Amino acid sequence: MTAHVPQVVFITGASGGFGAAIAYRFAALGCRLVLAGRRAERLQALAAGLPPVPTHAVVFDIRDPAAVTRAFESLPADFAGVEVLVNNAGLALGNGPAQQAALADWDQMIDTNIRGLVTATRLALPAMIARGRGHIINIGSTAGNYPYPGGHVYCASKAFVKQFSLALRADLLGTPIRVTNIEPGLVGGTGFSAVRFKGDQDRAAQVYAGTTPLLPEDVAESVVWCATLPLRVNINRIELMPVSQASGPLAVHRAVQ
Ligand code: NDP
Ligand code: 8X3
Repeated sequence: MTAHVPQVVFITGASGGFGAAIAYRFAALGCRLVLAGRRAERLQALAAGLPPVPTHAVVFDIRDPAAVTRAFESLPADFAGVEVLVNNAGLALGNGPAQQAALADWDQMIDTNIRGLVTATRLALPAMIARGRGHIINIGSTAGNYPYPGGHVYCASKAFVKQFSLALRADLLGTPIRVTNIEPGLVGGTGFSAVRFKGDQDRAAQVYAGTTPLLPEDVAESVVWCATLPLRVNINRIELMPVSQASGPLAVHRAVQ
């Protein structure tokens, strides 16, 4: 069902796996797109390969609130009426035990997955409310629902995203603004694991070995479905996993008898 087609969609992390797939789906609907990321050349290549819709690239590091503010405040008139903000930019770094983790990695995850996401959201909301139309779609993770060894700050950052999404709905009650948290599990075909393992492609490939993971287009499908439902419908959360994945039992440590 495509009951509603948004006019302008702003996608953070459009230079990567999910972001690019989400851009394709919205472009196919004819939406105008704001494509954000640090890698300008990736944004240009993406825009060139999309179904022909107007696009505007904004290059910023989402950890820098001043840069994000400039990007929002300098949107050309055709793109200024952001109707859907897809807060997709994010990353995990490392998966060793917390007590051995690099504090710089923790800072980068917090600054990207939390600070960047709340900054973009805060910048987008007032104009959405003034126009009486808007949808914040956050890319959370099953990591925000099920902790796992080595997940520490990444899991916590995605738990923040879930709770922030639900709390936003509470504040926005009485407005027509929608908020959705998309919570994917194992998804292949993106840069996520290579980034997590800092370029170690073999280690990244092991994450998906012997599985049939979700694909970025599966995540894009859920995002576009939420955004195109009738305006009376708010999907609060979607958790999706590949059939190859399930949540496990709680761990129990037993001392050697
Ligand atoms: P990718 O690494 O392919 O994409 C990540 C995107 O985030 C890139 O476009 C990157 O752009 C952007 N990004 C990262 N850091 C910054 C920054 N400091 N400033 C601006 N943009 C930034 O990974 P995915 O597509 O897999 O991940 C997208 C989202 O989905 C993330 O939030 C991730 O946590 C989440 N997720 C991923 C899952 C998976 O299994 N793959 C499962 C569940 C959730 P650039 O480098 O150009 O700045
Ligand atoms: C990515 C999914 O399980 O690697 O958010 O944390 S997982």
